[in-house]
Amino acid sequence: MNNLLSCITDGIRRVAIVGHVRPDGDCAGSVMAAYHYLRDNVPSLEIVPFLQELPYGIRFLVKDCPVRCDDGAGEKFDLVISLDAAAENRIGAGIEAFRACENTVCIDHHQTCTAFGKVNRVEPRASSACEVLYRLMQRDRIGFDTAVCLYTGIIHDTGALRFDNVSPETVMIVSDLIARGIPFTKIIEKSFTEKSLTEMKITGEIIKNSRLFREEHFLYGCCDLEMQKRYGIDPTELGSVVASMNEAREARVVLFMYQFEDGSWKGSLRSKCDVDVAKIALRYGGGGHVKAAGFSFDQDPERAAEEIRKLLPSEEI
Ligand SMILES: [Mn+2]
Repeated sequence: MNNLLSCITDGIRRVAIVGHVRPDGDCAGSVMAAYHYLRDNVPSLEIVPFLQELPYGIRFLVKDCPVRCDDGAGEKFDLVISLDAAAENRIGAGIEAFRACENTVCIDHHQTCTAFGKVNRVEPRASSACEVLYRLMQRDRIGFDTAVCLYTGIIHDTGALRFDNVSPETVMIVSDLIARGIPFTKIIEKSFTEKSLTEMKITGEIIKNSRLFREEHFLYGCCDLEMQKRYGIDPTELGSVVASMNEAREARVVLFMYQFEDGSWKGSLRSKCDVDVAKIALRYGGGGHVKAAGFSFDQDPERAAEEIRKLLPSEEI
């Protein structure tokens, strides 16, 4: 598939767009970019974007849009498009709508992606799902709202163009989006840099309690429900903690684990060396990228950290 509009064949009237569980900027950005693009260019379509609740900083992406957060069970769509999800079971809201539909498209950039759609466009070297999606759009058909969503996704998955998933092509795309007059400074500030004071304080406590294994240059920290309650925040407000931990000079691999209301945990991994954290996440049924990956688990976090430490190369200090 080279063109998103080529999916809209005769007889397609009702389209669902879905992303992964616990949506981030690239997931919500790509789902909403596809929504705006199809709505602008095929006004006769009924388009339903599905997204679970978003972290505060990126809620502007769904403002005034008819987004649904249920699983879409029992509903009939002529086409379901999945964005930024590496496997079918990683789809969040709308997963049942996807499963029930014969006509599915999978657009993704994870190296662990299973290409689970009937039609697939997976580019493991692309910075973001938004970058892949941009290439499936016609430049002169991209409207303002679509540009805002695409830009937000690229910024989030590249750490504001700092990560090594940025290619000259990524920068060309950003250049084209900025040329459309989008408020690019404000988007970075509001959705990426800015945090609540509470988020900064809890990050401080997590880092204070974190533990460094010097031989492996492995830093890990965790945040259980008790700590979240004490600060009055939920897991959607912990998205920036792992990036803060990753700034530690002593760390080459970072693990941040946080608990959900049902007692389960999520682990976020980052690497600043040649350790491929996607491979580690895959062992736990997760996935991601070489330098940033995640997984879910139920065991004791200390034990999970110890297991992961044993997978890392160590060296004399
Ligand atoms: Mn992504």
